[in-house]
Amino acid sequence: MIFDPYHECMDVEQRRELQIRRLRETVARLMVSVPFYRDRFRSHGIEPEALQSIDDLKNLPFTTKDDLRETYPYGMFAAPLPDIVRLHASSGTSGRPTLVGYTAEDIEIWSDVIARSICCAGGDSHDILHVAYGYGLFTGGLGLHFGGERLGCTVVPMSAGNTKRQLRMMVDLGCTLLACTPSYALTLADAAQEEGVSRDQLKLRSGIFGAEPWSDGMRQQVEERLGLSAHDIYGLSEIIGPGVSQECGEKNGLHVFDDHFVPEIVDPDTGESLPPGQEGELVITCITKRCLPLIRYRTRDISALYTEPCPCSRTHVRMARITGRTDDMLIIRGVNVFPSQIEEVLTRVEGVEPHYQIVVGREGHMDTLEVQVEVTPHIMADTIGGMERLEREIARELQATLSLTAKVRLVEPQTIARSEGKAKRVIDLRKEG
Ligand code: DLL
Repeated sequence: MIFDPYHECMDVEQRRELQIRRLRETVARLMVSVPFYRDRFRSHGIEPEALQSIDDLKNLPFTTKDDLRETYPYGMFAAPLPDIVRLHASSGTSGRPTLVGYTAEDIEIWSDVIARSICCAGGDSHDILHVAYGYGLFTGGLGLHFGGERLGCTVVPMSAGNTKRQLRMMVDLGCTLLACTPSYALTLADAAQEEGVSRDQLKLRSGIFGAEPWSDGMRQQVEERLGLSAHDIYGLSEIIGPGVSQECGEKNGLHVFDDHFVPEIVDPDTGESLPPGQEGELVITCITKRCLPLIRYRTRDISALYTEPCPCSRTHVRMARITGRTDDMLIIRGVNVFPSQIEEVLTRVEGVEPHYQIVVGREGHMDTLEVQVEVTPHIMADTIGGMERLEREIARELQATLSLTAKVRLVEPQTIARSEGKAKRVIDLRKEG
């Protein structure tokens, strides 16, 4: 089923017309309502009327996460606060979260694109949708929730955690769709095995998995072990949350809902636009949002675009699954983590040196985070109890800052390798395994 055949299967030329019209309106509105954009556009000599075709997008300046940080919290909002009905946030690079807002109209758009996504994954109003993305400031839970309801699914708002209970509910309620991170899907598969729950007891048909990178190998495992068809969903808080793009049954790239979000690929170093098929940084422009319509937002995600028609009959441009990032952001158990955030915590704690290493691994299917940090010679002479207290203090601080449990290991002074250039702060064992 296609949720919105008019927009999803639109003639490509007709969609380009729609895009430029919407872009012009958005740029004009931003010039009036967001001083940041007014100044940017003026200094680049941008006039909305001069935008003739959607290809002119490449003449507009980029927006970055730093811009959001500098205008935190509300500086980039294009709608007045009384019109904002929801806020979400994701972790930022140095303590400040990236705050995003939605008007009632934005929530409608979001619900629509998620409803499209669920349909793309083969779902419809007869399905029972088990949402195991976290509910809260993270966009995964509530995003899938509202989209599921929009489509008419029966939504089970499980949120994250308590895996055995999740499994029991899935069996008891006969859930047919599962939405969670791909690594959590594997954790659920493990739990099913441990509890002796067979594939037949689970009624799952399809999965909507995203928020972190995954591979075809992982897809195969999830599909075999849970007895479902696994589909990739992509998105980021700054643009709307999940529902920017979604894989259909062809599993050959993700359809970008480009009547709302116009994608481009640029060279991450020069910012030059790259043609379809070429890999580079994904840049997205919002052309319908009211509160936070970002222009040419640098996602830092690496992908490529494909314009060939898809047998599913949707005419949206497709993007390749994300293959990496242009910055050092890590995704650990679905949480975005910048090494600089960890460093910032360590520098606040007395008794440790700014020499540290972050080791990310995997136990079963869950990511693990270990922070190794050198102590001062003074602390080294302390009792074991004192060292343990310090480890607990750092772990508590990390938990408060990252919302993640980390194992902290204090090491002797001068034991972490000193760099002769760029420090290698992160060892990601998941990539090697
Ligand atoms: O992760 C939104 C989301 C929720 C997407 C649920 C899909 C499902 P943020 O927390 O802002 O938003 O993190 C966005 O996560 O820039 C990517 O680096 C990464 N990411 C999201 N989806 C995928 C995916 C949500 N399917 C950042 N594959 C993005 C690889 C993904 N990476």
